[in-house]
Amino acid sequence: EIPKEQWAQVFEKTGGPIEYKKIPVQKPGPDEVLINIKYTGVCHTDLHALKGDWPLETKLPLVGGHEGAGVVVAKGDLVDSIEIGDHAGVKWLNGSCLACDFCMQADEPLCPNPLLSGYTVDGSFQQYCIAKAAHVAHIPKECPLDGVAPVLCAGITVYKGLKESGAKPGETVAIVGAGGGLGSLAQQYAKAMGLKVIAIDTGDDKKKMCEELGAHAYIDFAKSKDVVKDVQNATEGGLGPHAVLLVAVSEKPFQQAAEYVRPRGTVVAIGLPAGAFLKAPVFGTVVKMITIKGSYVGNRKDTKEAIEFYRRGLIKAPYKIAGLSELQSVFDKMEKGDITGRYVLDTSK
Ligand code: 8ID
Ligand code: ZN
Ligand code: ZN
Repeated sequence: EIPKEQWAQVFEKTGGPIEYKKIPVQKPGPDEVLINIKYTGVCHTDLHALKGDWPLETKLPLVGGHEGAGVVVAKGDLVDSIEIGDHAGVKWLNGSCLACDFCMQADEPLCPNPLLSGYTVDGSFQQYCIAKAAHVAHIPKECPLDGVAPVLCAGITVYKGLKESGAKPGETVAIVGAGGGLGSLAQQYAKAMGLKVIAIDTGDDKKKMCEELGAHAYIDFAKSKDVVKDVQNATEGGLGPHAVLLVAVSEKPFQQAAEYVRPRGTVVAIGLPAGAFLKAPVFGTVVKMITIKGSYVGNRKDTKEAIEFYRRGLIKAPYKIAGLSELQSVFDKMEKGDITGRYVLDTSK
């Protein structure tokens, strides 16, 4: 039985406040499903959306969230790719046109007319969420919905970023922001792909987690006197890492990575600090033949593959559970950089 009302976290204006309140449950359109969200991860993107950090406006009022895992409870007449009772996930790309050049090439994150969960359409910080059936993540029943939730954005994104980096088994990747949500999953995907990890972040909590996740080295950027030298010294022959995954939410590391990446190496920008710019010396970029690129979530196939790594037991990143009603306090911790790993919200609390 689908209720008429549900609990949700809503903000009426950019900057907040967010309000935990009851709102109506929507009905899915012909090409949509309604998912009873059981658990949802909290991504730093949700905080950017609340703060209005980016040169892209959100809908208002907005229900944020885009790592929602739950059960399909209703579907539109045109939907035959998923059944009521199936487990499904709401990810950042809620829908796309499926007809543009990018969609045709399965580059749907680049679609000029995307629907973004928890940004341009309501997302997973509610008990019942609408999503386009074509884009919904299919979650095998054996995957626990709390554990798989962070895979739906953080997992897909870092998995795609690692593929975009071109790093091969046995090579070394530096993960900048390793102690956060994306960083903790990136370490697990990197390890599963046979890569050596240099974890960069700050604090002893994050150090401990990175060591437990199997990082080859941990560099505390706040304590280090020379991050560039320390990263290079942690690699064979001091040549630097083959790839750098930037998942931090501050500009400085985006200005440093080109200096320590190995010749022929690749720097992948993923984190989205407000108003930040990438910087690299032209001389070093040329004579080291380095590649600098961006990577943005993943397509439907990346989604399926990232979930399959999780299903196989290869992705065990730590997360803490809180109630949906506690979202504000999770944002407060995130703002201070106090979250090691990910927070996952239980929508029943
Ligand atoms: O598709 C995409 N490109 C995509 C997808 C999902 C998320 C991009 N993102 C973006 C988010 O919008 C956000 O800007 O990735 C960024 C990271 O998201 P997150 O992992 O959810 O954030 P977090 O859990 O707060 O982790 C950030 C970590 O960065 C560390 C912090 O200590 C924290 O652990 N950090 C910072 I801030 N400055 C650092 C520095 N100078 C740093 N780590 C190393 N060096
Ligand atoms: Zn996200
Ligand atoms: Zn399109």
